[in-house]
Amino acid sequence: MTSTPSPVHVQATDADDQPEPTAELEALYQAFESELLVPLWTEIGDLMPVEPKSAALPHLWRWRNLLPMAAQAGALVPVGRGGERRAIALANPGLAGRPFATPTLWAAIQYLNPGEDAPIHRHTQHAFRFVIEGEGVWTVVNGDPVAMRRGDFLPQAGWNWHSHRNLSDQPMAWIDGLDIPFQHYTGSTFFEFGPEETDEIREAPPRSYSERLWGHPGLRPLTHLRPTPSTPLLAYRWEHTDCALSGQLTLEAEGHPATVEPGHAAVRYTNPTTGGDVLPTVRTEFHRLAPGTETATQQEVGSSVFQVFQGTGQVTVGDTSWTVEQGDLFVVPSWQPLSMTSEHGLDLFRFSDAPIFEHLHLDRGDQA
Ligand code: GTQ
Ligand code: FE2
Repeated sequence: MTSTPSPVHVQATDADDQPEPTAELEALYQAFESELLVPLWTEIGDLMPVEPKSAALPHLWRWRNLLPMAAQAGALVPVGRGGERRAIALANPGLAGRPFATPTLWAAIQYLNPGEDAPIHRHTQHAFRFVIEGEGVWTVVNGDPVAMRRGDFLPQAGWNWHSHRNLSDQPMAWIDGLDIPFQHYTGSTFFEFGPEETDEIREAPPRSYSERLWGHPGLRPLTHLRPTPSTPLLAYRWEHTDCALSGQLTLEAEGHPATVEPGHAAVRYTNPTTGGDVLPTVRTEFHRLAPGTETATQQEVGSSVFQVFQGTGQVTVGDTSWTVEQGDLFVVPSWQPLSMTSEHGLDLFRFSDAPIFEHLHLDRGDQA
């Protein structure tokens, strides 16, 4: 993260050297309009603000409201070819009713009943699943069945075939994150239906092919030394994430520098072939606030979605504050200041579009 230069407050907002309104000028503006032309001087305040002003708004969705509605959809709406997924997207109130959590990110709750399958398809959008409760669904990526359980993070890079199968006798819900809005606005989306037959899983394998090949810390198979743009590891298991976070807090208590700030442990999920982000457009992290922690205020270019994994706390985004609990999802729009406090401890999963801005050298951050 680079630091912010001090803001310079000389800005041509609505120009003050405007000509007198005359019939001629009015005719010119009408001519602009009918030719689909827009003069910069009427738009500059909006298009070139001193600092980012996202159309997206800070917003919180409560898990205790989402989950029963997803279950209701499970009772009323079948899942199958065409609709593809029983996924219900978070629609940011600043984004004109589009099913977009932020200008770049999709976030949805997905629900599968016992024995149900979501059909095979693939798309250029990069995706992941994160599980806050339950188990029993296998996501099958290019024929590799990957178990989904509480606390697991399951990335799935664009253009891989995938389906989901609930092999248990319980319904299961989880969240999906994708770069759907980014690929929608930039016109980069491709999609393909897969075969009608579901991926055949005879028995539910406890450990995926990808984990057997890649799931050993610091160990890389010599058959796979070339870097890949997305992670080949399809599951990041809760036991490792949990252990890494508690390890940081224990080290801090022993006087070693291990946390991002006092009481705040954090890890980033990474691509073992590069050490970089798991997906080209999406960054994913896990944050743990020890009891009694108050974070610094932070702002950065790009938007994030957080989901509370466990615990409770207070979150402030810009002018908005919420008391959050397990499963709650909230949005931090670009450049909105974020701070959090927790009296009893708070675990949060986070995803953001930071890699997009880093690739383009547009990343900026600031800590107050
Ligand atoms: O599970 O494949 O929420 O393709 C949106 C699009 C989930 C999925 C979503 C998808 C999926
Ligand atoms: Fe998909």
